[in-house]
Amino acid sequence: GTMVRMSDQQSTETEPTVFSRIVAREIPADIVFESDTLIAFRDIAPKAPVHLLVVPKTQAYRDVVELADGDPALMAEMVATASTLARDPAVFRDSDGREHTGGSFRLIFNTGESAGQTVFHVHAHVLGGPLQEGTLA
Ligand code: DGP
Repeated sequence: GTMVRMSDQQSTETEPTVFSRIVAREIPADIVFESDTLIAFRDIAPKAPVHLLVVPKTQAYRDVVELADGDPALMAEMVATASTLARDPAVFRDSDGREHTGGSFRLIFNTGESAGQTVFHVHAHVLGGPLQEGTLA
């Protein structure tokens, strides 16, 4: 049959992304927040003492540029959720249990393969705790 192209690399026949599989509980994750629209969980390969991913449940947007264009309110919701989680003492802790809820956090959207994006389902990295020397992520 005819396939409707949504964009070059995403179509109605696209496989679920790894993050959609986490939403569906097909892959386990350390989930710290969930709403109708978003899910947040700990990154499997942390690059900072606290490293969360905030992810829209829909995989309709490959990256933050598509999201900002297509659903700016959802992007704003991601930012607000990152801020709320970064102030939550039950969540914003490192693996030793130390809190990093001083109100500072980094929000990173890798955009494009050359920038290190590996999962093409928009997500915000929320990083907390002391900065590691010489690295941005
Ligand atoms: P990016 O480079 O911005 O596309 O980051 C993708 C991130 O997703 C990377 O930091 C590792 C993380 N990640 C990939 N697969 C999984 C997974 O199955 N579980 C969890 N918790 N994180 C994952």
